[in-house]
Amino acid sequence: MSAPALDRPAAGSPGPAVDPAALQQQFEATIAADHRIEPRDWMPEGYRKTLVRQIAQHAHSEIIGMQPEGDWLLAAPSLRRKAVLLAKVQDEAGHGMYLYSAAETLGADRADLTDKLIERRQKYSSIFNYPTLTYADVGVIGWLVDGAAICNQVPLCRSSYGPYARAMIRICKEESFHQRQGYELLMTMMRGTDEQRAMVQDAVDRWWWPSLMMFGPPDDESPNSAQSMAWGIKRHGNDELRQRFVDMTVPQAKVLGVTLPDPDLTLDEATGRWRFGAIDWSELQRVISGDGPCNAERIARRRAARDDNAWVTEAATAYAAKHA
Ligand code: FAQ
Repeated sequence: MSAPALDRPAAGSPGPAVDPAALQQQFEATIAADHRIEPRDWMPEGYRKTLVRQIAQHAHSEIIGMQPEGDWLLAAPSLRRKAVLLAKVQDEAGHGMYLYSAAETLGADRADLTDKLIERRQKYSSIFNYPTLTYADVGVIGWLVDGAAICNQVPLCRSSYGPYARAMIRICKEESFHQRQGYELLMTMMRGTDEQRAMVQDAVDRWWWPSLMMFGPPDDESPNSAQSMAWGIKRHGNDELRQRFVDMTVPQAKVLGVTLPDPDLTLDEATGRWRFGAIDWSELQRVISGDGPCNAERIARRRAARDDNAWVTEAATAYAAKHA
């Protein structure tokens, strides 16, 4: 059930007399002091909406993000790899749950958010619309996709909205294990046969550019960044976080023994940062707008999960009502 909107009194209650200017001032002072906004606090409607949008997209990404790796659960090459992958995929489900809970503190309704995802009225990360063709893809998702997620999400542990920031702390701890398990898997394959090394290189070639796109459009084409940073929801622009990811990943690729598929990658000696080639932004737009390799399949599976399991929710709701 939706909580009442926080910037107006609940229906039927006159509420205490409040001075809107004073509330706005208090909100701005909290942001300026780098303190957290909590669910009980007044907040501007734009701030609330931006948070619901970002947190919901993030939650949807975690849930849809279970699918590409989940496809390999029945074909993991050993019991150990299967146990690790199962734990990782379950972690992603947990992340989705924390994030939907954070969205609920803002008055959003979880079932409504799921409907919006399925009806394509809300987005999820572009990265999960690419197929996992071999087991090396599981390693590369851990290394590159979870690696990108860490770069993007560690600053969100300091996000100005308390429930989101606190959810991100636990999520980031788990993501860092995910990244390491991916790297360890790839290291093992790189020490294997020529065929295994070729599988790893092929997976890196396919996932590198989509991983860079995860950070979103360049800052000058990002409609939300400036306001989100002013509100302390996002702490850095998309380009800065993308650059941090490249700087972190290039040395790891060298240790692994793979080549990143970008002939323009060069170290800028003056800044110590890696310059990279042009990103095909039309691909990101295509995938976001629904035309990626797996968009239809991902949504169809999420829709089936909602519809086939509706009886569980109904039974649990009826049971809770009976015992209330
Ligand atoms: N894909 O103005 P901006 C993970 C949209 S979780 C799809 O820059 P913003 C864990 C954007 O929403 C991965 N859409 O937007 C895992 C906006 O659309 P809207 C998810 C994208 O919000 C690992 C429009 O374009 N992580 O990987 C993308 O300021 C392995 C304009 O963009 C998060 O959600 C994209 N790549 O910045 C799970 C982190 N990029 O809403 C399983 C939290 C942009 O106006 C396995 N989110 N868009 O219609 C964020 O940090 C931000 O929301 C950004 C986008 C950086 C993603």
